[in-house]
Formats: sequence, C-alpha cells, structure tokens
Amino acid sequence: MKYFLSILISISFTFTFVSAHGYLAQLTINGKAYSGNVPGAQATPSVIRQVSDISPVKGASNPDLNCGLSAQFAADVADANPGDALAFDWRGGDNQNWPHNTGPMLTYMTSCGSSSCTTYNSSSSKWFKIQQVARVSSGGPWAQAAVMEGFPANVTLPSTLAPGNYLIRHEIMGLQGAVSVGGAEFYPACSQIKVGGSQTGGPTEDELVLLPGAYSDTDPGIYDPNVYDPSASYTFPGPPIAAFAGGDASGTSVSGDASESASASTPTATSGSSGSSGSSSSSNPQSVCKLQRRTTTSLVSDAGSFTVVKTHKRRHSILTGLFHDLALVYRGS
Ligand SMILES: [Cu+2]
Repeated sequence: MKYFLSILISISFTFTFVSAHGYLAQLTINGKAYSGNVPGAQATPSVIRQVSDISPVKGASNPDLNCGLSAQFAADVADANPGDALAFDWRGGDNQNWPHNTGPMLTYMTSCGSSSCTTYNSSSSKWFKIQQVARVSSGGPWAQAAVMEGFPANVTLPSTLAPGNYLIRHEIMGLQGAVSVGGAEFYPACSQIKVGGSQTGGPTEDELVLLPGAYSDTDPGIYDPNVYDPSASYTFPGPPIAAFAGGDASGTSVSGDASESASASTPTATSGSSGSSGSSSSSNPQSVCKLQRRTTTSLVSDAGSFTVVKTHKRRHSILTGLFHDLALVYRGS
C-alpha cells in the first residue's frame, strides 16, 4: 500500500511537471492568427520561432534568453503595420491553459536589417522594449493571471514604428519561485514580422540592450522576496520602454498604469467577471477602482488577490495553478 501511494504521488508530480510550463501557441495580428509549433514537434511553416521544450529558460545570462530554448528560425513572416493590435496566446505544454499567474510580461523588438527575419541570427542583436505590464493595479492580480484564465496578452505596435523587418519578442516571467535567487522562470518567444507604412519612429542608442545582457539574477524584479505581497511595488527588469513607444521615465511601476498601451486582456464577453479586465480597465478608470475595492490586500498568496474572480471554474483553475506553482517551488525548479 505504501508502495502504491508513492507511485501515485510520483505520477501526480510528473503530471504537474509536464503541465506547469508552456509556450507561445499563437500570435494574432489585427485579427489574423498565426499558429506556433508545439515545442519539439516536427515544424510546419510559422512566423513564431519554435523552441525545443516547454520548460523555462533559467538564469539571466543563459544564451537561450534570446528567443527561448534552442529557438529555430521560422519559415514565414507576418505583415504588420504601426499601431496594430497583437495578441499573444500562451498555452501549457499539454494544451491546457498557461499555468502561471505571477510575474510580469514584457515585449521587446529588434531589427533584422534589410533582409527578412527568416534567417536572422539575433544572438548579438540590440533590442528595445515597447511594453511591459505587472499587476493590473496596485494590490490587484498580475496581468499574467488573465493568461492563465485563457486570455491572450495584448500588445500594440508603436504607432510611429518605422517600416522594416523585425523580431518581436514577447516574454512572460514566471516569478512564482522568485523568492530565491535563480528561481525566476523566463519564457521568451520571438516572432518574425515585416512592418509596413511610412513612419519614422525608433529607439535611441541608449535604449538598446542585449538579451541576455539586460538582466541579472539579482535584479529586484527577478529576485523578488515580496513577489507575493500584493501591495509591494514591482521594479521591471531591463531597460525602460523606448521613448518613441511611450517611454517609461522611472522604469519602475506598480502596474495598473492606465496609459499602458498593452496588458493582458480579459475580453468582456466572458462570464461576467467585470473587474479582471486589463484592457477594459485601462480605458475605464472606474473598473480599476472596482477591482481594487473588491481585492483583499491582506492575503499573502497571489491566489488570494483573486477575490474578483467569481465563477467556480475560474477559482478552480487558479487553485490548480497555485498548486502547480507550489509543487514547483517545492521541487526547487
Ligand atoms: Cu512553468
């Protein structure tokens, strides 16, 4: 019986391990969807560079911080225009929902130069940041929590972006283990786009960074003992948002920045959870207040800040995600 139990336990941990990471499964540009390849599967033409595994990149100086684990060139390029709406749809490895709800999401771009990005090696490329989001409001849930609910992360291309070939690197940081140095999980994903139009905007030299290079394992937003304190401020790692993309004077945010051009979205059509929408709360300050009012700030855990979530199913998935995260922390991964 004891033996049987230990098998059961190891099976459940194996399952947790498999389902507790993920990848960028789809990118939508102005309503047009581009599928990504499942990590490690036989590649089909895509605009998303395929990674080898759903596991996270660990370590801020890991070369795979560039575009994800052993990222491969993709065969296709997506057309885009300045100001386009992008939606990044992240999934768990078993095609369930994205399993994490703690940590920021950040978006970088780099130029592939005069030729298409299909064979562009970005390992020594200079990147600029166009967007970042942490908690949807002070004391509120992380925007990433909406991704765990099944919603995409929304990003808007800068409205003055100059035409050209670009990689767009959307990154989720899983900070559920960030209370320890080296505990952060990095999930970068690079997509190949070609931007049209006749704008002239771009970053300045001092806004450009290398990846890896822009982060350190001891950055306050990467090693973060207060990551589960909903009222703690959060310091984004990396450079500020490039000025032409909206800028970010301090580089620090408690999120909930209503002027942020992008955040995780929670389309209003779903199950009447009025408070949890990043995008609608951006355009409607009142719903931010509603969210804050209904959010209990004294709770320690990230899941605790989700009193806004009403439906039973949602609560269940949050708890499941939390248990996944706790199991991961327990396992030290
Ligand atoms: Cu994970």
